[in-house]
Amino acid sequence: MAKFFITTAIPYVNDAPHIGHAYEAVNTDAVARWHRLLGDDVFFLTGTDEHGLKVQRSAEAVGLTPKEQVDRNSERFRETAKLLDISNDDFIRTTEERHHGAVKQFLQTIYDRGDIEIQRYEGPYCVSCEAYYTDDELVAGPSGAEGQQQLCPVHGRPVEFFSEDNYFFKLSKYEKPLLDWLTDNPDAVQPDTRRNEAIGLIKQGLRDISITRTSIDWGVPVPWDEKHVFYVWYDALVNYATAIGYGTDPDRFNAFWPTANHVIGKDIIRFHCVYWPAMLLAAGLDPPRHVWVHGFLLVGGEKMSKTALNQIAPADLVEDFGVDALRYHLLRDVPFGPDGDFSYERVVDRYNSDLANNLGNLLSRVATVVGSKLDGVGPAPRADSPLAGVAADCYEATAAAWNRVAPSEALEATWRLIRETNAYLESNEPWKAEAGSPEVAAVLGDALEVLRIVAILAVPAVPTTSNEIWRRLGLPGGADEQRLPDAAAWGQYPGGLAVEKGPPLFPRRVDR
Ligand code: ME8
Repeated sequence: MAKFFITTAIPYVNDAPHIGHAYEAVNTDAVARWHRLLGDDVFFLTGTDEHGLKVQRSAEAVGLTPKEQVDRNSERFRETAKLLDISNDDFIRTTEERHHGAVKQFLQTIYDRGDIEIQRYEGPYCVSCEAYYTDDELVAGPSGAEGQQQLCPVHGRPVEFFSEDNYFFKLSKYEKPLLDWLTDNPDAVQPDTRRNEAIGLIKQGLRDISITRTSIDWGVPVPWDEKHVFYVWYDALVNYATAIGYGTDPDRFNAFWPTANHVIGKDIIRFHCVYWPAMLLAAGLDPPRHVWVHGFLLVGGEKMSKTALNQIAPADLVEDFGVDALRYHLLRDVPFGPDGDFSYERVVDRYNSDLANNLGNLLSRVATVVGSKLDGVGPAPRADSPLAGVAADCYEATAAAWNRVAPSEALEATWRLIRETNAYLESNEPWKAEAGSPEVAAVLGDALEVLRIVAILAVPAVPTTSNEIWRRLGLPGGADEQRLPDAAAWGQYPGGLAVEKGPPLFPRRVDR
């Protein structure tokens, strides 16, 4: 069985989850579910990033110890993952003992191989990014009594000046190996625009980077010099290795690591496409197989942030629309790669058009006519159905899109099959035909077969709905237990099963 290791970035726990985090988690979950359908041995990892100055200060601001703050907020991320039906196999917290052990071993290996050394570091630091900047990376802010302020290019906030003895990772050595990696593996970082960004960062020239701090103690201690702790990013990135057994279970690590796929947002390309692959090379390991980079979900054209007071909590939307409808919207309406704007109206529109009118309506009219014309017993499809070719085309397009991590296109392809089937029913009008006639059985058998295939193909987006359709069709097991591509082949709805109408899957919303 092919292994497939997939990860989300691990969010900082200085704050509660917002729909940007939900967007990343749902996209990663959908790809993981797709690979389970393909029969891969999937290991899906998510978790929380709990060290660093940002988290320490956020704890101080609310009068908690860092430990109390991270315990409380990590739990919120875990609960949100459950609420969103995220099928992660593990949830890693960087404050866990297993992670401290792996970080120490990983960085000790790089140290022993000669790529870490001590130097004095001085420079501007953005606490929100947890990153040092060079002077020429900063942007000019307003002028004040102390001259012109220099701001972080990501957050637009004033940077602080830090000076300390730090251990440095010899990143500069890795310019050529990193460019070779990206040239030899053109799909390692996708989409192409993000790959070009990563290549641009490397071609600008790489300086050695400071990886430890002495000014705080909320972090993983440096094993060879305990006055230092690792700077948060260099502990956090190692989470991907920790969870699959780095340093504790070499067989498991060696089986999963070559199949590693990271899903991240565009703001952390530098860390995942430059620093992390270089650290891996320095530790004698291969860079990740893929880094898939998504854009930002914006609210009113702006990035969500605590200061802008424009954060939307995933739990509110789940309560309002249901988890599958929210998942579907995030995957279908915000294509993976560019930024996308979140709007309540778009969720309602998509809900009504694709879920209520197309999918819900197809199931409901098929089950109704099976009830009224065929005594509730679903017939088998015809081998030569006009829908067989459409189903095969839509399957190919759906599979190709999931494989290139384009959920929006994958769902468009699956929903094309639903739309074509609704049109087929409208032109054949089985509800007008004679009860029990071969014509009714033929048309409804075809439509039931489409519903069977659609239930499987929709698993990555709407897993609960898919299993519910499967159950109402009278099929044994679950839609999510089927294996592709075999299960998508035309003609497998057996016929003779009791079809249940049930309440509407997605009652139409009247708030638009
Ligand atoms: O960067 N839309 O944590 P984080 C889409 N701890 N994605 C968004 C988003 C938005 N509005 N806002 C954030 C960190 N994200 C580090 C990661 S990994 C070893 C350490 C994405 O809480 C963001 O791009 O700031 C990132 O991929 C993830 O959420 C966590 O962001």
